[in-house]
Amino acid sequence: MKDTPRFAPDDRPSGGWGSLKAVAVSMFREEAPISTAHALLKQNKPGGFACVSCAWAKPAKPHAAEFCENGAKATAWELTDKRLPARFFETHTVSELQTWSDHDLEAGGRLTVPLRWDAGLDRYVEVSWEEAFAAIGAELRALQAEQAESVVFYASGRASLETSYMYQLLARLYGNNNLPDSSNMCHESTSVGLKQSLGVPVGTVTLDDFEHCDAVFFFGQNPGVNSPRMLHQLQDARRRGVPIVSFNPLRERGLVSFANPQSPLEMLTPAQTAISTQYLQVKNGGDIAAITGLCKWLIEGDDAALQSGARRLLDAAFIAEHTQGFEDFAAFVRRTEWAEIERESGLDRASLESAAATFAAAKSVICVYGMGLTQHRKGVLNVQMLTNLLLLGGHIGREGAGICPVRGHSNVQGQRTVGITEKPELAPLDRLAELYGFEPPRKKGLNTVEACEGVLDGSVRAFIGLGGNFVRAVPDTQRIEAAWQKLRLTVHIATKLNHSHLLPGEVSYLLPCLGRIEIDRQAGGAQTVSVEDSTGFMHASDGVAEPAEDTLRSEAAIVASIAQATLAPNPKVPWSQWVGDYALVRDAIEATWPEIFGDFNRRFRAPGGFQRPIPARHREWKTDSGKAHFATPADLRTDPDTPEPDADTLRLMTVRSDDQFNTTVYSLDDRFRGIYGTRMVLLMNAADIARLGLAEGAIVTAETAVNDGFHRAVAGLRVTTYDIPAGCAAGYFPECNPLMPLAHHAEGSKVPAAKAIPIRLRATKPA
Ligand SMILES: Nc1nc2c(c(=O)[nH]1)N[C@H]1C(S)=C(S)[C@@H](COP(=O)(O)OP(=O)(O)OC[C@H]3O[C@@H](n4cnc5c(=O)[nH]c(N)nc54)[C@H](O)[C@@H]3O)O[C@H]1N2
Ligand SMILES: Nc1nc2c(c(=O)[nH]1)N[C@H]1C(S)=C(S)[C@@H](COP(=O)(O)OP(=O)(O)OC[C@H]3O[C@@H](n4cnc5c(=O)[nH]c(N)nc54)[C@H](O)[C@@H]3O)O[C@H]1N2
Ligand SMILES: [Mo]
Repeated sequence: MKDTPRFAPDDRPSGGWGSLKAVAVSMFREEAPISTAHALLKQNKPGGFACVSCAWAKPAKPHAAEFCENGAKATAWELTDKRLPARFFETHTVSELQTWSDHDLEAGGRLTVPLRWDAGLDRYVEVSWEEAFAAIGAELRALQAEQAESVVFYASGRASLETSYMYQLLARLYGNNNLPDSSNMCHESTSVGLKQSLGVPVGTVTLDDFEHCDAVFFFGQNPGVNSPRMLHQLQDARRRGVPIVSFNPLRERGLVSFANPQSPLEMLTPAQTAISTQYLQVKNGGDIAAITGLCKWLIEGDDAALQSGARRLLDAAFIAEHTQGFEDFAAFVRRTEWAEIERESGLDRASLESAAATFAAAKSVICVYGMGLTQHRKGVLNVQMLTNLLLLGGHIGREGAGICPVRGHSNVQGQRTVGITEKPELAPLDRLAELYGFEPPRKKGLNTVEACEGVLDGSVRAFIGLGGNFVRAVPDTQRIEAAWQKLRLTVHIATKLNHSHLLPGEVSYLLPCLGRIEIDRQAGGAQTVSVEDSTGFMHASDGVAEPAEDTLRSEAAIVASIAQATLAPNPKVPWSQWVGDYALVRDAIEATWPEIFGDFNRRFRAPGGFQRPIPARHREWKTDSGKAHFATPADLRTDPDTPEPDADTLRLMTVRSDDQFNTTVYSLDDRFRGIYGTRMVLLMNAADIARLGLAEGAIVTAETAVNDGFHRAVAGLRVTTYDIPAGCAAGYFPECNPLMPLAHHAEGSKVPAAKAIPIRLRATKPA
C-alpha cells in the first residue's frame, strides 16, 4: 500500500463502471475470484447469506445481483484465500506487528488457529481449543470470585441473533450487564432519542414506503458509500419525480448522482440519475439550527395561513390528537432569530425556506439520517429535532412517510433486540430468571465509554470481544492503549488480525471464528442463522462457502464453550444442544420475546423475512405520556465543550472513505472524494487555509482544543483544499481517533462526538 498520494476531483456518478471495476479489483486482490463470484450470486437472496457489510434492508424480491460494490468487497475480504497460519506468528513478534497498519494486518488473511500470547517470547503461540477454553474459564472464575463486574463483554454488531442471545446470557449468568456494543458509538443516540419521542428505539420506515413517498430528506448519511443498495430506492424515487433534499457539509457523490451498475442500459449510455434536487452544505454540528429554520418557516407560515384562511402547513389534527410538547417547541422556534439560525447552520435563509417549501408540498416525507446526526454532543437532540420536523406534518404512521436511521453493522440492531444491552430495563430480566432459574444482575452495566473509563481507572480487569476492533474504534486512542495492557485478561473472537489483538492483557487469547458467509456445520447439520436489518425485518442467512480452515469454530460454539468452561452447570441452559441445532436457540429467543419472535423458526425463512412490531407505524405511542413527543432545545448550539470557539478553532468531523469498512481499510484510495494513496489528509475550506497562513499540501499537526489536562495530537496530516463550509474540517476514522476526548460524547446516549471535534493546527512542513 505504498502508493503515491494523488488528488483528482471526480465528477463521475457513484455506481457505474468505477463500481464494477472496484469489485473486480477487490476479488483479484483477495485471490478468491471463483469462490467469491459464486458467493455473490447468493448474497441477500433466499437460501443465501445476509451481507456482512451494512444493515440496509433486503427486499423480498431481490435484484438479479442483490449486492453493491461495498458488499462485494466485504465478501471478497472475508472469503480471501490468504491465511495467517501458526507459523506466521513464529516469525513475527507482537511488538513488531504493533507497528503494522490496520490494512496490512487484515490483508494477511484469515486467522486459522487458536492463539495464546506468550509474554516471554513476545509472540502469539498456537494452543488447542480445549486448552484455550480451560484457561479462559479459570481466569473468568477467578475474576468472578473477586468482582464479577470487572469483566466486559463487547459485541461489534456482526454476530447473528442466535450467537448474540447466547452471549448476553453468558454475561448475565456470569453476573453483570456489561454488554456494550458498537451501537454505543453509533446509533445509541437513535435508540434513546426515538424511544423518548416515538416510543420505539428503531426507525419506522420500510422499503415499501420508499415507493410511496413524495419527498426524501437526508441528514448526515452517505448512502453511496455506506448503504449503496439504498441508491436503488433513491433512483426509483427520483424517476417518479420525488424531490430529494440533502443536508451534508460535504457534497458526497452518492447523494449527487448515481449510475446503476446492474442496469445494462445505463452502463452502455452515459445515463445517470441526479439524486439530490437541493443540496445544503450545512456546517457540521449545524443541524439543530438548520432544522429549526425549516420548522420556523413551517410554523410561522402556518400561523399566517390560519389568519388568512390559506392552506395549513402543519397537520394540526395529528398534532392535537397524537403529540405533546408542541406549544413549547413552537414558542422556541418562533423566538429564534433567522440571523442566529444562519450563523449556526452556515446556511442562508432562502435555501432553508426553499427546502421547507419542498417539505410542505409533500404528502408523505421520509427523513433519512446517519452518523452526521448521532455522533455529536447533542446527538440525541439532533435525532429528536428531525422527529419534530416529521411530527409537524404528521409524517409518522402514514404510508410513504417516517423516520429512517440507517444502521451500521449488519446485525447491530438485532443484537440489541436479543438482549445485548447494558441497560437492565431493556432486557427482560424476569423472563430470563424464569426460563433459566437464576437471579440476573439488576445493576446497570457499562456502555462503551464507561468501559473505557473502567479500563483507565483500573476497575475493568478483563475484556471479551465478540468481533470488532475496540481499541481502534473508541476515542482517546493514546490513553486507552496505554492502559489496555494492564488488563488481566483479553479474549478476542475474530476472523482477522487487527490492532486491538496486539495489545494483549496479562493473559490473552485470540480465537478464530467462521464468518457468516461460510457453511457452519454442527451435530445437527449445516446451520442457518438470522439477522435484523435497519428496517426491523428478521432474515435467515445460510453460509454458502466452504470454511476457510477446518480448525475454525463458529461464534456460537465459541461462546458456548467459554460459558461451559466458566459457569456452573445449569440443566436449564443446554449450551451443547443449542450449538448442535441453532433452531433451539431461536425457540429460546421466541420464548424470551414471544411478542417479537412468534413462530420464529417458520417465519424467518420467508423471502424478505418478517418485521418486528413497530407500534409507532400505526400511531401507537409507547412513550411516558402515551403521545409522540416534541423535544425542545435550550439553544441552537451543538457543542457545550466549545461554546465560543476562537477564530483558530476548526470543527473536525471524522468520516469513512469509499474503501473501508470501519477500521477495516481495504485501500488508501477514496475514489468518490478524489483522494488516492493516502488517508492522512485534512479536508479544509480554501478560505480557512489562507486565513491560517497554510497552503495546499502543507503538513500539519492537529491538536484537540479542549482544556482538560491531556495533550492530544495527530501529526502528518496533509492540508487538502476541499468543498467544505468555512470553519469545518474533515479527516478519516480511525486515523483521527487520538483527537477525540473520551468525555466528548453525546448527552443522553454517550455516543462519542466523532463529527465535531474542536481542533487547532500547527504547521510542521510548508507545502
Ligand atoms: N462501505 C462501508 N459501509 C458501511 C461502513 C463502512 O465503514 N464502510 N460502516 C457501517 C457503519 S458501522 C455505520 S454506523 C454506517 C455509517 O454510515 P454513515 O452514517 O453514512 O457514516 P459516516 O460516513 O461516518 O458519515 C456520514 C455523513 O455525515 C456527514 N456529516 C458529518 N458531520 C455532519 C453534521 O454535523 N451534519 C450533517 N448533516 N452531516 C454530517 C459526512 O459528510 C458523511 O457524509 O455505515 C455502515 N456501512
Ligand atoms: N472517529 C470515529 N470513530 C468511530 C466512528 C466514526 O465515525 N468516527 N464510528 C463508530 C462506529 S459507527 C462503529 S460501529 C465503531 C466500529 O467499531 P467495531 O465494530 O469494534 O470495529 P470494526 O472495524 O467494525 O471491527 C473490525 C474487526 O471485526 C472482526 N470481524 C470481522 N468480521 C467478523 C465476524 O464475522 N466475526 C467476528 N467475531 N469478528 C469479525 C475482524 O477481526 C475485524 O478486524 O467505530 C466507531 N468509531
Ligand atoms: Mo456503526
